Amino acid sequence: MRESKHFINGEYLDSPDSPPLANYSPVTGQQIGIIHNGGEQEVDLAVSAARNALEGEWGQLSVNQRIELLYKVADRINERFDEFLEAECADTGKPYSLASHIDIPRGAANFKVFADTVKNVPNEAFEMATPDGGSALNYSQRVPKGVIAVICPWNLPLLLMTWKVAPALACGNTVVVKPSNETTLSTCLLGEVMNEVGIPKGVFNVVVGKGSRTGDALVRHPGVDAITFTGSTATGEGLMETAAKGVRDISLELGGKNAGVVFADADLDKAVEGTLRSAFANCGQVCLGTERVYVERPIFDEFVQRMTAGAESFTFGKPEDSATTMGPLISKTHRDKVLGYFAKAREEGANVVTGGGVPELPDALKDGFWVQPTIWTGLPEDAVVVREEIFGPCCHIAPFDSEQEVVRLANDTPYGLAAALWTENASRAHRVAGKLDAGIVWVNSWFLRDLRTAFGGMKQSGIGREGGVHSLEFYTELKNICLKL
Ligand code: 6OD
Repeated sequence: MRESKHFINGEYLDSPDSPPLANYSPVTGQQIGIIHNGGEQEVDLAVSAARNALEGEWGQLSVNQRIELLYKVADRINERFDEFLEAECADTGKPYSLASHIDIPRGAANFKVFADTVKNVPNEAFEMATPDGGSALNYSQRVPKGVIAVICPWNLPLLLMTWKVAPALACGNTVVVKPSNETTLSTCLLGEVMNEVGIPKGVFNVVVGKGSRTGDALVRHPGVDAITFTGSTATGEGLMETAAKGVRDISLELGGKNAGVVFADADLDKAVEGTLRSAFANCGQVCLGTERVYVERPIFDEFVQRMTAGAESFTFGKPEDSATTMGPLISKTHRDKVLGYFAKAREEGANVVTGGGVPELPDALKDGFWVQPTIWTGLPEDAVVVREEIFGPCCHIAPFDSEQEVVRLANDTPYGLAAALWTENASRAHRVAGKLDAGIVWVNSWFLRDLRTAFGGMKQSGIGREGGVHSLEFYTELKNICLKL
């Protein structure tokens, strides 16, 4: 049995007074571990440790010393790559082939990129004339915000946690991380790495447990200076209210109901391959995933046919099997929710082109949280499965006849996270991309990430931008020093 403990002030601690939570393998449905369920006491210890670290050795380090330490974190993740891979896949059930290309390398890259960002971003300076005929120099300084609460989801646990922890630390903050209680292993393992490379105690803390207990205690703690969260829009709304107490800053990366738009002039091979990935990668559990696909009418039938063949070619299996191309959903609760949407689609009159249920699997896997990749056509735009974020391996494909129409359809959602356009016409790509209400528009690609770019959502998909210099906006206070000369 694996045991996920808190990591506070450089040490692993348990919660003896609270019954632990069970950790289940999504692949087999069997219990594989326990997770301690931290409460106010553990959160208080972690926040105090983080505060002391700010006021202690960590707060005294130069930017260059911090950067050197973060490079070492990245290197150590790479050295312990196989352990991170095993932990991440045990928790999520995702194929090794996916996690070894995306989750773990990005976990390491996040530390390198934000170390470089902090090193390379200049501060502004203005010299001014003063009324007495002299001059003054104004220059800016970025100072850490303080103790940052980092609340992370279960779909890309290491990637999304380090996406926030790395810039927070690069900017000189300290963190208390609350990973999802579905996926604690890689976050807990990162504590060992922090100790191994000499990150001072209390800089990186982890409190594990239930969102309603541990997460709630963390965001309410008055010692937390800012909150960063990736997860559902509903939870994000609640966190905003909590952050208001004490006028604390918050960064929210929330849900999406992202559109894919395929024009008739697209390179069809690439559009099909990219849309298959954007709908089905990570078993559809990616906030950037495409759940609504709009295809220009002349190529609609062929596109649906090719998507169907692609969806039917995934191989379910254990994460470590090299043939596995699709893993399970994260939990029984989430599978029930996704299957509920599958039933709703049928009820609303969808044409179920493929999937719509649970795959036939060998005995060893049959209690896992599997669902079939699913494609629907024929639903009206106000159908529940076309409106609501499902976060499973499924999409609705609809035809369109004009640019104007597809922009209206794509934007007809309360969300605004991402979109993917497929066309060989650069002018059209530029025109349409500019009209879409989405924080990220990919043209002829999907999830192609340059970590220096702004990442975040419009409308109900979030507040703020992270990535490159944009992360510095959130993780630092910008101070102006006016020096009369
Ligand atoms: O790539 C990233 O930096 C990022 N934040 C991805 C988010 C994926 C959400 O599921």
